[in-house]
Order: sequence, then structure tokens, then C-alpha cells
Amino acid sequence: MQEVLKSLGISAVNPGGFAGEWTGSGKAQVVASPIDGSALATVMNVTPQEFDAILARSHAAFATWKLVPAPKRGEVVKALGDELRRNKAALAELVTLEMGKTLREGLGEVQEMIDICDFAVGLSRQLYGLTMPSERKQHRLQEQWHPLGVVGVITAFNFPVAVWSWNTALALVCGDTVLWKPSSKTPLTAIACTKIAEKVLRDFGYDPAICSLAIGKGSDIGDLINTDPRVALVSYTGSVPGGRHVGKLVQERFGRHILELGGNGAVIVSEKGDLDIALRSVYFGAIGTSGQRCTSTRRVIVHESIYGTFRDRLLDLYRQTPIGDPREDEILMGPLVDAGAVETMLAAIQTVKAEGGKILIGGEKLPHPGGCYITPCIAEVPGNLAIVREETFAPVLYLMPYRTIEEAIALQNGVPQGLSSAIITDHQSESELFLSAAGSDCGLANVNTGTSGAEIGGAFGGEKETGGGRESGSDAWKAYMRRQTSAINFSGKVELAQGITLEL
Ligand code: UN1
Repeated sequence: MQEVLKSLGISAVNPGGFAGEWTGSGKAQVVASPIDGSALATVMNVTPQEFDAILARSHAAFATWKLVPAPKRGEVVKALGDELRRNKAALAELVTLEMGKTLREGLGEVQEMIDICDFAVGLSRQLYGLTMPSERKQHRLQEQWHPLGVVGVITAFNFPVAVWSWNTALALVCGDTVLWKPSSKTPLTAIACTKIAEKVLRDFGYDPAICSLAIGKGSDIGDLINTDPRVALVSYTGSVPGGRHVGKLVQERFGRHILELGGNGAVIVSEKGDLDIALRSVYFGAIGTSGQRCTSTRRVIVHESIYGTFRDRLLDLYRQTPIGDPREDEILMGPLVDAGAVETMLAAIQTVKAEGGKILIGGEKLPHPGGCYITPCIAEVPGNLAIVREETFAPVLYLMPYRTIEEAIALQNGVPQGLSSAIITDHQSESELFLSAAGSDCGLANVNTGTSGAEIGGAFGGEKETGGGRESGSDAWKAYMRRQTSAINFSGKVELAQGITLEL
């Protein structure tokens, strides 16, 4: 463990702020591993004054960074990807130590970082604007995309490094600077990533404040980001109440935001689908990252004709789930992020029972040091009970039957969130209906694969209470730039649009 920390530049005590230099004289925070409760290192939070200086540096860095040609900015992102490749094993291990996901998932998370860097390098030569025909003679219409400013990136504990990289790789090629406020639960991985970015920027001779960091509580540092007009865009990943708060503050000052909030992923299992695919997809979607992904499968809607068989086979898988130290190879489910998350899960299970659901398995605390281990739970419910409509960030899976595909889609859509959804079917009309305007209302809708594990190539995000933002692939980069439309007259005369004449 000490070797991993050392190789990533983590000391016993670490300043939690960076913008060209490391600062942090606020509250000292001891970071404990959910694996066994052991202390990993101490982080010094930044004070509001230090935050102000960090933001000023990030803002100043934007003035020069935006003038660097985009393909040159892409070279920096290429080097960042290479540096992440070199540090993949260590960074994955730190992710596992700090938030408790299995090492194989930690490696997958770092791979997502590498992938988005590769994507952004290509993008650095493809920040295309359009040209349009003008309605006036000898005029031309065009649009260009320009750098936007400082991007405040506020991330959650569950993907402590990948979400930063989705935002950062795009922001950098778009000519923006990044100011990162990670979850207070995972500050060490943020320090490690910032050190990697610092090295890359210094190697190129660019201002290292282009990738800044400010560790502190959401209610102070987060709100300073939300309210400061020097932050052009706030990209927030977190809960629905958190996003509602961020959205209001940022909107109040007409800033931009990308909100990536709660999910309530459902898989529809059709009797016309492959049962093995259904079982594997649902199982990984529900217990992966101990049910702490925003894309986690929280509901499974099963055709009544196969309901009993599916339920029994899923229960078999659950009974055999290897739970324990997430660094061990055979372990599929590690701890929850902290003891509070375990308590939230236990409280949700009580509510399920009170609302008429039936617990089929799970919800038992395991006697490990640190107190964060619990068996994954399946609850049988008659439909979207009030508790089912809430996102409980834990491995609780709700099982419900359906009769017609229309009824299944209505159940799938019948929650306030709209992030991820899936159908398991070999019947083309069913899958096409699911993907049509009459189908899933989510930002992600998959066929014959589960709700989680989205690839970086697509735009990632969701509708309704999920917040509507999009990050990562496709044309999500457009949110990180400002669009400028120009009319260019080469006629030598003045001609007004819309046929308006002006006789002088
Ligand atoms: C999240 O849980 O905030 O699709 C992100 C997935 C991952 C990202 C999840 N690629 O499950």
C-alpha cells in the first residue's frame, strides 16, 4: 500500500489545493479505506482565501491556454493518456483502496480515462463548425467554436477519477482550464491525478494551473465554484438534491452547467430474450461497484411467464456472491464506501418492507473491520413503490413482473430519474419499440446488454431528474465551448436580411 501511495506522490500529509503550486491550510482530514478502516493519508482542505487564489490562477491560465492551437492542446492530452497508461495499475489500486470497488473495476475505470484521452486527441482536430448558405447575395454564414473558460468539475466518490477525466480531456482540447473539486470521500485519487496532469503540463512548458484542484466541502468550496462568475461551466456529478442546489446557483448567475445526477436503471427481461444474458447483465449491473454506480441496475422487470425461473436463478447467483477485500481476485463485491452507506441501505430495506415489498435475500451486515460490508439485496415489489422511485445508492435490486411490453416500458419509465435502461430480447419489434419515441425515456437505452458500463464513445447522461447533461463522447464537447455565428459580407453593398430595405 505504501508503495502505491508513494509512486503516485501521496505523502503522509498532503495539501489539497493546486494551481501551479500546492496549498492547503484548512481542515486536516484523515482518509480511511472502506476495506478495513485503516488510515491512508491526511489531506489539508483549502480555505476560502486559498480557493480564491486557485481560481484566480486557473482563470489567468485560461487567457493563454485558449490561444494554443487545438491540435497542440491535443498533444498534451495524448501525453496525459500515456502517463495514465504508465500509472494504470497504481492508480487503479488507489481507487480500490480509497473507495472500495474491486481492483478489476478500478482498472476498468482507469481504462476509461485512457480511452477518453485517446478520443479527445482525435477530437482536437475535429472541433468542427458548420457553414450555411446565406439568404443574401455574396454573403456567407459560418459558425465557430471557441474556448469557454474555467470549467469547475465537481465529482462524486463512485467514479473518483474517470469523471474528472471525461471532463478534463474534453475541456483541455476545447481550450478551457479545469478546476476540480472531488468528493470529500476520495481526495487522494484527485491529488494523484492532479500530480499526473501537473507533470505533463510542466513537461510541455505550459502553465500547470490549467489543471487545478481545490479539496473541501461542497457547502463551502463547492458553493464558491457555483456562485463565482469566473467559472464559466460547472460540471456536477452527484445526487438529485445536490444537482438541484448546484443548478439553481449556477443558473442564478447565468453560468452553464452539466448535471449528471441520480439514476434508477431498469432492465426489462423479455420471455423472448436469452436468459443467460439477462442473468449476467442484471447481476453485474446490480452488484458491480456494490450498487454504487449511477448506472447500476436497481429494477428488473421480468415477463410473468419466466418470472419464477429468472428469480430463482438470480437468487442462486446472489447466494454465491464472493464479498470481501476488493483487491482479491475472486471477490466480486467489495465494501460500500462508508458505514453511512450501509445504514442508508438498511433503512431503505425497512421502508421496502413497510411499503409492502418482500425481501428475498440480502441486507445482512458482515463482520469485517471498518463495518462497510453487507450482502446484496433483492426485494420483490408489486411495482414502483415510493421507495423504488428513490435512488438508494447501494446494492438493492427490485424485482417486478410484467404482462405486456407496453406495461414493461411504462414501469421502466415510471420513475423520476432517466439515466440508464436496457431490454433483453431477441424480438426485433420489441427492441425497436423500446428504442423508439414510445420506448425508454432514458439517456441510455441498451439492447441485450446491461444498464452500466457505458463506453466513452457515446454521450453519457440522462433525462428528467438525472439533470439532462451530457459528458464524454459523441458531440458532448460542444458544452465545453462557446458557439459563435458569423455573417460575412463580400458584396461591397449593404443588404439587410429578411428583405428589409433601408433607403437613405
Ligand atoms: C457514474 O456512475 O457516475 O456507465 C458513471 C458506467 C460507467 C460510468 C458510470 N462507465 O457504468
